Amino acid sequence: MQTCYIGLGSNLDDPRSQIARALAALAAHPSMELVCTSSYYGSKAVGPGEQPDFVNAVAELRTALEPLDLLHALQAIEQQQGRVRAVRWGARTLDLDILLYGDLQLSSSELTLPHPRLQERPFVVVPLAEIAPELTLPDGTCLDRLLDYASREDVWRLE
Ligand code: ROI
Repeated sequence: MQTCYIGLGSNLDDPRSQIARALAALAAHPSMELVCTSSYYGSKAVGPGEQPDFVNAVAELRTALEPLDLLHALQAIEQQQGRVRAVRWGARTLDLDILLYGDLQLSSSELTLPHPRLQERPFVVVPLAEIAPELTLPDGTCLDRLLDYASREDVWRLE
């Protein structure tokens, strides 16, 4: 079993309920144990052009699935929720990213772990720090250090 952190994001078609449905799907998955979830956060879209604000959250889960099997299971949940994504880095109904898979470091055409942009994205760092404040990344970076640099204006906790 591995402890994994999953980033969830949505900025289309009722983002809060997209995230809630995705968390329910993770909790119901026979090969995953949902350990805990962060609060929901609003965030300014990172990416080109004008797009709606995002809702983001992070979930901790335990699973015996191999990394690529976990990726495919997450992609199946995205598809079930009718993922729409026309342009790279454009608006989307649901994005599920593996942020961390234990301490595994891996780089392939399909999957890079840890998530290559984890450290530079406040909408990931802030919710991750809420549920795993003591976490140290595989490269030795402490999460609370990243939090010091994360720009708080772009990420806000939702009620
Ligand atoms: N921006 C924010 N704020 N949150 C996201 O989840 C997110 N996801 C993305 C891009 C389009 C890069 N920007 C984002 O994939």
